[in-house]
Amino acid sequence: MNTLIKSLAFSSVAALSSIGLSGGAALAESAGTMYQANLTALNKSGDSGNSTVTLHVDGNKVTVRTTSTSPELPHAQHIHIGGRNQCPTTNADANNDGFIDTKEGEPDYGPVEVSLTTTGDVSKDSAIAVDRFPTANADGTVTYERVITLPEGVSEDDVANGVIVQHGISELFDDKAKYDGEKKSSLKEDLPLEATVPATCGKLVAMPTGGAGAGSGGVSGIENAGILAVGAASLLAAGAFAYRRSGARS
Ligand SMILES: [Cu+2]
Repeated sequence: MNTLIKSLAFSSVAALSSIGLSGGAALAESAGTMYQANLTALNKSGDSGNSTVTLHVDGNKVTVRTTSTSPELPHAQHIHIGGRNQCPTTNADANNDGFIDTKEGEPDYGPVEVSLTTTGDVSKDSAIAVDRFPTANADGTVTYERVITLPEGVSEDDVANGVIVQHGISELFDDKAKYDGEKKSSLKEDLPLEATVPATCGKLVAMPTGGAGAGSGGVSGIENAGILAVGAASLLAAGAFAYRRSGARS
Protein backbone atom coordinates (compact mmCIF):
# COMPACT_ATOMS: atom_id res chain seq x y z
CA MET A 1 0.00 0.00 0.00
CA ASN A 2 2.74 2.41 0.89
CA THR A 3 4.54 1.49 -2.29
CA LEU A 4 1.49 2.47 -4.26
CA ILE A 5 1.22 5.81 -2.50
CA LYS A 6 4.91 6.47 -2.96
CA SER A 7 4.75 5.76 -6.65
CA LEU A 8 1.66 7.96 -7.00
CA ALA A 9 3.41 10.77 -5.20
CA PHE A 10 6.50 10.28 -7.29
CA SER A 11 4.65 10.31 -10.59
CA SER A 12 2.78 13.51 -9.71
CA VAL A 13 6.07 15.16 -8.76
CA ALA A 14 7.58 13.98 -12.03
CA ALA A 15 4.58 15.23 -14.01
CA LEU A 16 4.62 18.63 -12.35
CA SER A 17 8.38 18.91 -12.64
CA SER A 18 8.09 18.59 -16.37
CA ILE A 19 5.37 21.25 -16.39
CA GLY A 20 7.75 23.38 -14.34
CA LEU A 21 10.53 22.96 -16.89
CA SER A 22 8.35 23.96 -19.84
CA GLY A 23 6.04 26.66 -18.55
CA GLY A 24 6.39 26.73 -14.78
CA ALA A 25 7.30 30.39 -14.47
CA ALA A 26 3.70 31.57 -14.43
CA LEU A 27 2.72 28.87 -11.93
CA ALA A 28 5.50 29.70 -9.49
CA GLU A 29 5.01 33.42 -9.97
CA SER A 30 1.41 33.31 -8.81
CA ALA A 31 1.79 30.79 -6.02
CA GLY A 32 5.21 30.80 -4.38
CA THR A 33 5.94 28.14 -1.79
CA MET A 34 3.41 28.38 0.98
CA TYR A 35 3.65 27.10 4.52
CA GLN A 36 0.89 27.25 7.06
CA ALA A 37 0.79 26.81 10.83
CA ASN A 38 -2.24 26.28 13.02
CA LEU A 39 -1.46 28.07 16.25
CA THR A 40 -2.65 26.44 19.45
CA ALA A 41 -2.46 27.60 23.04
CA LEU A 42 0.54 27.18 25.31
CA ASN A 43 0.50 27.87 29.04
CA LYS A 44 -3.33 27.78 29.06
CA SER A 45 -3.38 31.14 27.29
CA GLY A 46 -6.67 30.31 25.58
CA ASP A 47 -5.24 31.96 22.44
CA SER A 48 -5.46 30.42 18.99
CA GLY A 49 -4.86 31.42 15.39
CA ASN A 50 -3.01 30.71 12.21
CA SER A 51 0.02 31.86 10.32
CA THR A 52 1.27 31.59 6.76
CA VAL A 53 4.70 32.07 5.24
CA THR A 54 4.90 32.32 1.46
CA LEU A 55 8.42 32.14 0.04
CA HIS A 56 8.70 33.94 -3.24
CA VAL A 57 11.52 35.45 -5.29
CA ASP A 58 9.86 38.88 -4.97
CA GLY A 59 9.77 38.71 -1.16
CA ASN A 60 8.53 36.46 1.59
CA LYS A 61 5.07 37.26 2.85
CA VAL A 62 4.28 36.40 6.45
CA THR A 63 0.83 36.58 8.03
CA VAL A 64 -0.12 35.87 11.63
CA ARG A 65 -3.63 36.13 13.00
CA THR A 66 -4.42 35.23 16.59
CA THR A 67 -7.48 35.72 18.75
CA SER A 68 -8.15 35.80 22.50
CA THR A 69 -4.67 37.18 23.20
CA SER A 70 -4.00 39.73 25.95
CA PRO A 71 -5.71 42.90 24.61
CA GLU A 72 -3.93 46.14 23.80
CA LEU A 73 -0.49 44.73 24.53
CA PRO A 74 2.40 43.93 22.19
CA HIS A 75 3.00 40.29 21.34
CA ALA A 76 6.52 39.21 20.43
CA GLN A 77 6.42 36.62 17.63
CA HIS A 78 9.08 34.64 15.85
CA ILE A 79 9.95 31.81 13.55
CA HIS A 80 11.90 29.45 15.79
CA ILE A 81 14.12 27.02 13.92
CA GLY A 82 16.05 24.00 15.13
CA GLY A 83 15.33 21.67 18.00
CA ARG A 84 12.83 18.95 17.18
CA ASN A 85 10.70 21.19 14.89
CA GLN A 86 7.66 20.85 17.13
CA CYS A 87 5.69 22.60 19.82
CA PRO A 88 6.40 21.70 23.45
CA THR A 89 4.05 19.84 25.73
CA THR A 90 3.78 20.28 29.50
CA ASN A 91 6.71 17.83 29.77
CA ALA A 92 8.95 20.73 28.70
CA ASP A 93 8.44 22.46 32.07
CA ALA A 94 11.93 21.51 33.28
CA ASN A 95 11.81 23.46 36.56
CA ASN A 96 8.24 22.32 37.34
CA ASP A 97 6.97 25.83 38.04
CA GLY A 98 3.81 25.25 36.02
CA PHE A 99 4.94 27.31 33.00
CA ILE A 100 6.75 26.46 29.78
CA ASP A 101 8.95 29.53 29.50
CA THR A 102 10.62 30.50 26.23
CA LYS A 103 13.92 28.79 27.05
CA GLU A 104 12.25 25.57 28.22
CA GLY A 105 10.51 25.31 24.86
CA GLU A 106 13.73 25.59 22.84
CA PRO A 107 14.61 21.88 22.74
CA ASP A 108 11.27 21.45 20.92
CA TYR A 109 10.97 24.55 18.68
CA GLY A 110 14.59 25.76 18.63
CA PRO A 111 15.91 29.29 19.14
CA VAL A 112 14.56 32.46 17.53
CA GLU A 113 15.87 32.83 13.96
CA VAL A 114 13.34 35.28 12.47
CA SER A 115 11.67 38.05 14.49
CA LEU A 116 8.28 38.92 13.01
CA THR A 117 8.50 42.63 13.74
CA THR A 118 6.28 45.31 12.19
CA THR A 119 9.20 47.51 11.04
CA GLY A 120 12.97 47.31 10.69
CA ASP A 121 15.21 44.35 11.46
CA VAL A 122 13.76 40.82 11.40
CA SER A 123 16.80 38.92 12.65
CA LYS A 124 17.19 37.17 16.00
CA ASP A 125 18.74 40.43 17.26
CA SER A 126 15.19 41.81 17.44
CA ALA A 127 13.83 38.85 19.45
CA ILE A 128 12.65 41.05 22.33
CA ALA A 129 12.22 44.37 20.52
CA VAL A 130 8.82 44.70 22.20
CA ASP A 131 8.13 48.16 20.70
CA ARG A 132 8.29 46.72 17.17
CA PHE A 133 5.90 43.80 17.60
CA PRO A 134 2.20 43.95 16.76
CA THR A 135 -0.25 45.04 19.44
CA ALA A 136 -3.53 43.23 20.00
CA ASN A 137 -6.73 45.23 19.60
CA ALA A 138 -9.27 45.68 22.40
CA ASP A 139 -10.76 42.26 21.59
CA GLY A 140 -7.38 40.53 21.83
CA THR A 141 -7.00 39.99 18.09
CA VAL A 142 -3.57 40.33 16.51
CA THR A 143 -3.42 40.81 12.76
CA TYR A 144 0.01 40.87 11.16
CA GLU A 145 1.13 40.95 7.55
CA ARG A 146 4.58 41.87 6.28
CA VAL A 147 6.82 41.10 3.33
CA ILE A 148 10.29 40.35 4.67
CA THR A 149 13.71 39.31 3.45
CA LEU A 150 14.98 36.30 5.35
CA PRO A 151 17.84 37.26 7.68
CA GLU A 152 21.36 36.23 6.77
CA GLY A 153 21.97 32.57 7.61
CA VAL A 154 18.30 31.55 7.37
CA SER A 155 17.52 29.48 4.28
CA GLU A 156 14.21 28.51 2.71
CA ASP A 157 14.81 24.96 3.95
CA ASP A 158 15.14 26.34 7.47
CA VAL A 159 11.72 27.98 7.16
CA ALA A 160 10.26 24.65 6.05
CA ASN A 161 11.25 23.33 9.48
CA GLY A 162 10.15 26.47 11.30
CA VAL A 163 7.79 26.80 14.23
CA ILE A 164 5.77 30.00 14.75
CA VAL A 165 5.58 31.11 18.38
CA GLN A 166 3.71 34.16 19.67
CA HIS A 167 4.39 35.37 23.20
CA GLY A 168 2.81 37.37 26.01
CA ILE A 169 0.09 36.46 28.53
CA SER A 170 -0.89 39.33 30.85
CA GLU A 171 -3.48 37.31 32.77
CA LEU A 172 -1.05 35.16 34.74
CA PHE A 173 -0.22 37.50 37.65
CA ASP A 174 -1.48 40.71 39.25
CA ASP A 175 -2.92 43.34 36.88
CA LYS A 176 -4.52 41.58 33.92
CA ALA A 177 -4.19 44.72 31.78
CA LYS A 178 -0.36 44.74 31.75
CA TYR A 179 2.71 42.57 31.75
CA ASP A 180 3.72 42.50 35.40
CA GLY A 181 4.30 40.14 38.33
CA GLU A 182 7.33 39.05 40.31
CA LYS A 183 8.25 36.19 38.00
CA LYS A 184 10.95 37.14 35.48
CA SER A 185 11.44 36.26 31.82
CA SER A 186 13.83 33.45 30.91
CA LEU A 187 15.19 35.71 28.16
CA LYS A 188 15.89 38.95 29.99
CA GLU A 189 15.85 39.53 33.72
CA ASP A 190 14.31 42.98 33.62
CA LEU A 191 11.25 41.75 31.72
CA PRO A 192 8.35 40.01 33.47
CA LEU A 193 7.70 36.38 32.53
CA GLU A 194 4.28 37.51 31.28
CA ALA A 195 5.84 39.56 28.46
CA THR A 196 7.78 36.70 26.89
CA VAL A 197 6.04 33.49 27.96
CA PRO A 198 4.87 31.50 24.89
CA ALA A 199 1.13 31.93 24.26
CA THR A 200 0.58 30.10 20.96
CA CYS A 201 2.65 27.74 18.84
CA GLY A 202 2.36 25.98 15.50
CA LYS A 203 4.71 24.16 13.18
CA LEU A 204 4.89 25.37 9.58
CA VAL A 205 3.71 22.74 7.11
CA ALA A 206 4.03 22.94 3.32
CA MET A 207 0.73 23.56 1.56
CA PRO A 208 -0.19 22.18 -1.85
CA THR A 209 -0.22 24.77 -4.64
CA GLY A 210 -3.39 26.81 -4.34
CA GLY A 211 -3.13 27.31 -0.60
CA ALA A 212 -4.66 25.85 2.50
CA GLY A 213 -8.07 25.22 0.98
CA ALA A 214 -6.76 23.12 -1.91
CA GLY A 215 -7.14 19.38 -2.07
CA SER A 216 -9.75 17.23 -0.46
CA GLY A 217 -9.95 15.47 2.84
CA GLY A 218 -9.70 11.75 3.20
CA VAL A 219 -6.01 11.41 3.91
CA SER A 220 -6.07 8.94 6.73
CA GLY A 221 -3.06 7.98 8.75
CA ILE A 222 -0.11 10.14 9.66
CA GLU A 223 2.30 8.03 7.65
CA ASN A 224 0.37 8.60 4.42
CA ALA A 225 -0.04 12.31 5.09
CA GLY A 226 3.72 12.56 5.57
CA ILE A 227 4.43 10.98 2.23
CA LEU A 228 1.99 13.33 0.53
CA ALA A 229 3.56 16.31 2.26
CA VAL A 230 7.02 15.29 1.04
CA GLY A 231 5.57 15.03 -2.46
CA ALA A 232 4.08 18.52 -2.25
CA ALA A 233 7.29 20.03 -0.91
CA SER A 234 9.38 18.51 -3.71
CA LEU A 235 6.85 19.69 -6.24
CA LEU A 236 6.92 23.25 -4.97
CA ALA A 237 10.69 23.23 -4.81
CA ALA A 238 10.82 22.10 -8.43
CA GLY A 239 8.48 24.93 -9.44
CA ALA A 240 10.43 27.56 -7.53
CA PHE A 241 13.68 26.34 -9.05
CA ALA A 242 12.24 26.58 -12.55
CA TYR A 243 11.08 30.13 -11.88
CA ARG A 244 14.43 31.22 -10.50
CA ARG A 245 16.22 29.84 -13.56
CA SER A 246 13.97 31.61 -15.98
CA GLY A 247 14.21 34.80 -13.89
CA ALA A 248 17.99 34.69 -14.05
CA ARG A 249 17.92 34.61 -17.81
CA SER A 250 15.64 37.58 -18.33
CU1 LIG B 1 9.40 33.26 19.97
